[in-house]
Amino acid sequence: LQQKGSQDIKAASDLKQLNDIRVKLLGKKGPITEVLRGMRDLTKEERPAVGSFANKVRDALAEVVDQKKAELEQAKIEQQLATETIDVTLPGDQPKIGAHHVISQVIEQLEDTFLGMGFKVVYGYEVEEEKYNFEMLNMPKDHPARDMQDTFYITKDVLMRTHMSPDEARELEKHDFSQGPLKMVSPGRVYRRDTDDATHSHQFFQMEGQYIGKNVTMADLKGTLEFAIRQIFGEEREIRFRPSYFPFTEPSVEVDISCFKCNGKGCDVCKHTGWIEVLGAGMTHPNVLKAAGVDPEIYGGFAFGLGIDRFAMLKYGIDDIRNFYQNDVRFLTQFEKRG
Ligand code: FA5
Repeated sequence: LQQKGSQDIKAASDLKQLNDIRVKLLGKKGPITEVLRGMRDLTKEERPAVGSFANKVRDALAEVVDQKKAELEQAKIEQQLATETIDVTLPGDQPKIGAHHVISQVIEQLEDTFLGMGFKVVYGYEVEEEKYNFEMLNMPKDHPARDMQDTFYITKDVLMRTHMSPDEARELEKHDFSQGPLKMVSPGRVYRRDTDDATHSHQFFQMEGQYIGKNVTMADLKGTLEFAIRQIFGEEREIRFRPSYFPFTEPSVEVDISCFKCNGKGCDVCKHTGWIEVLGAGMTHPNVLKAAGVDPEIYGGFAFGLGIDRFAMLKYGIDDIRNFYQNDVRFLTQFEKRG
């Protein structure tokens, strides 16, 4: 029995088969248990010899089972290691990563351009006090110019900012002119009760800028804006300055950029006139300086507010501003840049 049993055990090809053999040989219904059970029929003298022999056979077989079990387990681990090996030299899967929104990309380009000209970048408040959005910008209560920017009010004195100019007032108020001139830009989201169409949105982006110091002139305004526009658009486009009106600047201008892709099928965003207005600017009004505690007899300068969405539309030939806010992945992925 011991010899046959050992052979069977050694021939087992997997753990399940081994267990079946073990049960057959050593289990409750196995031959050894049967011998031990039959001991009661033996004489007192016979019992120790038969008992110890049966136990010896059982222990020997149990040991062979244990050995075989260890062997099979080891083989299983080795097989697993062989099949689950990772080849680290194989090229990896390219993970799908997100990208900055095209508006964010244009903001970064503008920030870089102005940082390069010595402007600092600041960030203001989307929910703004009426005092900074209008009052300190030479638009007292009931001033008709407030109607130029239809407003979402939160309370009587708090609103969703309608432009980025409140940051001008905030920075002017804070600036220590004994340390030098104030040169800042501020990008951000603004809100107006405008009706959405191809070039207007009720929520869009502007970048405000101002340069206040001694002897800052209209020529500085023109040179700075032309340089910035050329940085973003290159040399191909034409830039034109038109006289305009803003309560917080005097004189005031608006800047248009010429359209680009005019061919047999028509032009891009500015289909009819060939131009699109991208920013408002001017020489800061003395009342704005006074309201912030700055002496207009000593200090002066310029300010501008440019439409970031319009910049992005012109730069990339996008014909509808609503594309920026609909989050259509097919549109957004066109502007992915890697690395
Ligand atoms: C202003 O908001 C002034 N605060 C700009 C300014 C700052 C002038 C400092 C002088 C000194 P305006 O409302 O024109 O101006 O808006 C400025 C630019 O924002 C526009 O030239 C245009 O490019 C963009 N813009 C205005 N309204 C919308 C709109 N509804 N959707 C998308 N872009 C708009």
